[in-house]
Amino acid sequence: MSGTFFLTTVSRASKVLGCAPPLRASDMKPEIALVVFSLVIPTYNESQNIRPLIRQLTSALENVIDNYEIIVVDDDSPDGTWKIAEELARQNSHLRIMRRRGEKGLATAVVLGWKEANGEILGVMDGDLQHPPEILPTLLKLMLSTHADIVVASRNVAGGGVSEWSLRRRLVSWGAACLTTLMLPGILRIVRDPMSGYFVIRRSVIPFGDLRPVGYKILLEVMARGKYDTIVEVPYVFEERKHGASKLGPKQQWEFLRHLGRLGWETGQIGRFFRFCAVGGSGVVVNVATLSLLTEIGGLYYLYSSIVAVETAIMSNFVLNEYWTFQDRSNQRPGLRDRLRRLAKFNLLCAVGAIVNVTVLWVLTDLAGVYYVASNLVGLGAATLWNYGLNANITWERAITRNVVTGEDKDGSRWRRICKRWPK
Ligand SMILES: Nc1nc2c(ncn2[C@@H]2O[C@H](COP(=O)(O)OP(=O)(O)O)[C@@H](O)[C@H]2O)c(=O)[nH]1
Ligand SMILES: [Mg+2]
Repeated sequence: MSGTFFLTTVSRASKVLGCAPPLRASDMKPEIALVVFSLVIPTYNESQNIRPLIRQLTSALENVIDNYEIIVVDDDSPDGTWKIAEELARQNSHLRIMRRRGEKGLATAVVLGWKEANGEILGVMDGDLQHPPEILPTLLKLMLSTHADIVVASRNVAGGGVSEWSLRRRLVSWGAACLTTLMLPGILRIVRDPMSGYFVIRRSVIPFGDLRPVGYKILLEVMARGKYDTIVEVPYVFEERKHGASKLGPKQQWEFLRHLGRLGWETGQIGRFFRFCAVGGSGVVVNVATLSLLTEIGGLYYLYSSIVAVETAIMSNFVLNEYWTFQDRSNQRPGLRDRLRRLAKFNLLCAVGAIVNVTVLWVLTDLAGVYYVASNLVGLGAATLWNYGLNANITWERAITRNVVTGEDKDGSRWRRICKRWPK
């Protein structure tokens, strides 16, 4: 590394940290002295947004950091976004443009930009001004001051949100979050906004060889496959688009489902779901066997036998789930008290699951006129998803330590960050 490069990174790092006395190279930890930041902006038809975005970004970063680069990865936009960006790059030495031809896709554009980047800290944000550039310095400062691996700009922590979303859009977003937590249980415990497209990350987190994203949700890919143990979330409000149009359509939504399916499969979570279903199937056998044994041989009134049979099946399901389906999670908290607590939660959630089953059966049969056997199958499916989704996220939740900190920026605006750390 050249001497000049070293000096500029040191002075930039001292600004990032916001320390009062200037830092000398000897004061710096090597980790901080080497930091360089690369921000990737994927663009497609953002000709009206790219100029104000680069202007706002440059002014947000100029007093904070010297040694940074902004890499615009444009997929040969028909509206000439790349041409405008190239013009800007002639006057702005921080700006680099990559014009990709013959391939499209947000997440793959981001990975391409990161591969070409020089920074030890990598970032991504949208090119349409929906992500406020002014919070970028906060993301960087927090990464250094908390030693976080990932700092996410989040819509779902206190102080964050979306500006003017319709009920339909909110419902779609909520549905996507539910599906995500079914396919990747525990992810919402680690980060409240795993769909965020605005975050910074240490290069060491990303397993470049293993990243195979499809579609939009690059953070999901990084979180499912990366190596990290501390994440910080900073609230922000997702602004409305002023120019151009969203590229999120049915194709991207389908890609999201494909992406989730692939991540669920490759991280073993779909296998876990199948184990849960197999245990549920074994519970039916235990239930029927207990019912007939108690009624036929024990001579018990069949309704009393049925109550014992249901509870016996729940207990046997619990033991199998505890020692097989969720063994990795129960090993994190193996004490007797924790096991009993999980048993109580499992019992309660399964009881509500039975109510879900009966309600769906009743609604479909009585109100929609569906044949009751078919309604019952749908009810069983709904109860299985309920039981799995809630038990995987609550009963056998991932053990992490959470640290919620509330702070105040220099300008008086309040922000809240959540640091989470969990055993490696
Ligand atoms: N390079 C590249 N950028 C894309 C592509 N699709 C979307 N983008 C960019 O990704 C960012 C977010 O896309 P947008 O359509 O606004 O998504 P939304 O905010 O979820 O509606 C914007 O900067 C887009 O220009 C693509 O196929 N290739
Ligand atoms: Mg957008």
